[in-house]
Amino acid sequence: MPSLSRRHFLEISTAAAGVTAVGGIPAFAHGVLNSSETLRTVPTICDVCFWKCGSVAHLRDGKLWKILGNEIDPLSEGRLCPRGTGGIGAHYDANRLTSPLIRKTERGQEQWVEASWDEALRYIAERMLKIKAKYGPESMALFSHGIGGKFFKHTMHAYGTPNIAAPSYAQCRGPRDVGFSLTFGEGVSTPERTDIANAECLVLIGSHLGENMHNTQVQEFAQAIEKGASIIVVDPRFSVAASKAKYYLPIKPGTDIALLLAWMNVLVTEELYDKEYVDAYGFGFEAFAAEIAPYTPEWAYPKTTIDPTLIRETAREMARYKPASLVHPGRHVTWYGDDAQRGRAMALLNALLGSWGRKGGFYYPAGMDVPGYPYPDYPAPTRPKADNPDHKYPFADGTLTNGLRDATISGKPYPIKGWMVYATNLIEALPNQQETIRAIQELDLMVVVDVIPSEIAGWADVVLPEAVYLERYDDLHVSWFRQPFVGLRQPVVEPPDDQKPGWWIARELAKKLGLESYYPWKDMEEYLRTRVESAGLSFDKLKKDGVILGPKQPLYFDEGVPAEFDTPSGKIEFYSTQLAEAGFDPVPKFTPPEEPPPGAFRLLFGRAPVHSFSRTQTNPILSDLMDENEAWINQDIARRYGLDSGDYVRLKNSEGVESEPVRVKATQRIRGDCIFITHGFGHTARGIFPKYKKGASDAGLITQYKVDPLMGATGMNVNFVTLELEA
Ligand SMILES: Nc1nc2c(c(=O)[nH]1)N[C@H]1C(S)=C(S)[C@@H](COP(=O)(O)OP(=O)(O)OC[C@H]3O[C@@H](n4cnc5c(=O)[nH]c(N)nc54)[C@H](O)[C@@H]3O)O[C@H]1N2
Ligand SMILES: Nc1nc2c(c(=O)[nH]1)N[C@H]1C(S)=C(S)[C@@H](COP(=O)(O)OP(=O)(O)OC[C@H]3O[C@@H](n4cnc5c(=O)[nH]c(N)nc54)[C@H](O)[C@@H]3O)O[C@H]1N2
Ligand code: SF4
Ligand SMILES: [Mo]
Repeated sequence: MPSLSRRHFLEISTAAAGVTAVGGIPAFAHGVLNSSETLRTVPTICDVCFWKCGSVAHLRDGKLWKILGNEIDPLSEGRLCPRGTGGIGAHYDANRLTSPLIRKTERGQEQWVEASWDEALRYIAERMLKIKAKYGPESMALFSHGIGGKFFKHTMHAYGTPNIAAPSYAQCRGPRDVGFSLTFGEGVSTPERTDIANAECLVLIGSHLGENMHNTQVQEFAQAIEKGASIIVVDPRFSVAASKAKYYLPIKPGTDIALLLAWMNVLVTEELYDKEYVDAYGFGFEAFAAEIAPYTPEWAYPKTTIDPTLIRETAREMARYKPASLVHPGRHVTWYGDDAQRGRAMALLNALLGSWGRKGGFYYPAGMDVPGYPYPDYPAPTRPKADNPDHKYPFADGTLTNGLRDATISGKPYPIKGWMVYATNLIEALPNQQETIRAIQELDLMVVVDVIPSEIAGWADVVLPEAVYLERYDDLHVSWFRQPFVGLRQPVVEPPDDQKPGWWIARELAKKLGLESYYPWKDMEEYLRTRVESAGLSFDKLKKDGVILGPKQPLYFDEGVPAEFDTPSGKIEFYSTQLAEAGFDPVPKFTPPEEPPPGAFRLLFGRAPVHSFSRTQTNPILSDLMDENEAWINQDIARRYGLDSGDYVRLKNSEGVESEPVRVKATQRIRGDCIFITHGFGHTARGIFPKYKKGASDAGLITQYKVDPLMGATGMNVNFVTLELEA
């Protein structure tokens, strides 16, 4: 395989942002090392997003200088995405929290007094003990995102609550994994088990790789392009990925299930599917085939606006390359509230192509066997989780953030009285900000562990400043991937002020709660060494190299992976008896989405290559590359409103919520029935003043959401906006 040049990689990554060179990087990062200066390198793991790429931090005369990829890390292969490269900006961010803060006035007013760690943690522990005595330990909830939350989870389990949730389930990839599990008996997990590098045909349904910068996937995407893979992109917006595609299908938003049904119809009626594979591993194929028989490309045309000829041609294209035809399952899939069924339709299309367990489709990942630390057992909670009472969402296999929010508001099935929030900006990540705020008003205790005074921190009683990833150890990174490996995040520099690592905060809090027996280790090195050595590996080697690789494993059925499916039938379920029994469609059906009201547009949102969610807008390096978002508006529509690129407009949703002014990008690259903005801008936290209200917040406009009846995730592409011209 030809090796990928760095230039080629960056070409893809920057195409959409319209960024030029890396101008404006603060002075500390400029220049080359001269002979009198010392260079030290420390391998660690990136945390600018949750992909966890192996990195090598370079220190120049002891000062953090630059970060590159770790050559031996299988996720980064020695290259970071633009955000990871800008990671030093997290350390140098002028907006950082510097010491613990205790609320001075009303909640949400963002007025604080500084406190010592002892005071702040005592304050929290006292209230947590009161909540436990009055309501039971289950009345505390933890929201956390990322590997850094590991020790908070440990403390909260030891305290006795099962209510622990992350928005990466019900606001992100939950429905996809439920759809795939219902079909194949297991999910796609993270990092996704997609064999993009070997795909000969790659279908991207809204997965905007190249703007979605998950490093490994983008590198593999570039490899697939280089090898001449046939790429089919389905997106209402001509994404970066679309610019690499052989076929671009500008679908009407919310109609992907209709397209998927029509594609499957073509594969079945033209007998183009992988018959041998379906015969060997499929369950309920006849019933499935009968069910999809009416859904011809002509049926799908008025729904999707995609020409039936193009639907046929693309179905045949997929069939030509099967089983190395990969229909990417997507990641942020909480779109329309029918998302688990769309995930299932994508799984079924892959099943027809025979791609699961095959080269160029979905491989079988393997993980390193690293035992956990030998802790005492956690106390068993006396009440089940509060997020999904009476299994209202029967296929929810993770905890619903929105379910915990509902329970906090209603007090049912029991009151939730305390929130501990670690590294997740619930104000920006959950739909309907007013509901989040309403829930917070019900609390006796609200704690936020963050690195900047974010929106969610603004609502806390106590804000705890964490050391950024370059300043701390976290737990070991043991992921399932092509090759098993273990990676280490370790401190590169000291925190500049009174910030502390998450493990330290979680342990000190546990001590104040009388839970010290759950923290028998002396320090983090001892903890990590114990775990690494109990796996028969050397901690010193891990510290030195950052990553230890395990032996390669078979990846596909024909390499010896047993073709086993953990479904009720033990087969790939074309017809799902589980779904039928629970009262749902056993084969996905299409329901048309609501139409935008006259004069309104569907609000869509996604990623920009140089930012992560709402967490990088204060990073000086990344904000230098892009410091506000743009509203993508179809050129003809813009003309009708007399708008040019660069003008400012406000977006107003159906409930009258108005965004901050946002710059217009008038372009033919988006359909006329929708408007697209990048998530994470339009911050309203006053403490991050230079970024305050810069650009528009998608989250502010997402007041409507549709809950997936199978598993409870929140579809968020269901809001409509009008254009309000600036005087
Ligand atoms: N409107 C809207 N909502 C969305 C999405 C969207 O596109 N639009 N995307 C959805 C998806 S796919 C996901 S995965 C979720 C993600 O949602 P979140 O996990 O909430 O991600 P962020 O919004 O970036 O919030 C991260 C928070 O952690 C803080 N932080 C950053 N680094 C650190 C650190 O080292 N330590 C600590 N303690 N805190 C830190 C940041 O300042 C920020 O407050 O959001 C979902 N919700
Ligand atoms: N740079 C960067 N990369 C990231 C992240 C980040 O914050 N920054 N976050 C990471 C995370 S946690 C996630 S989950 C992923 C999210 O990234 P993905 O899973 O790739 O994408 P989404 O955010 O779901 O979808 C956005 C795309 O879907 C299109 N779209 C919208 N509606 C429809 C529709 O009805 N049908 C179709 N076919 N397409 C539609 C939009 O135009 C847009 O191109 O990105 C990851 N990568
Ligand atoms: S994908 Fe980029 S930001 Fe995310 S961990 Fe990897 S290098 Fe860091
Ligand atoms: Mo996500």
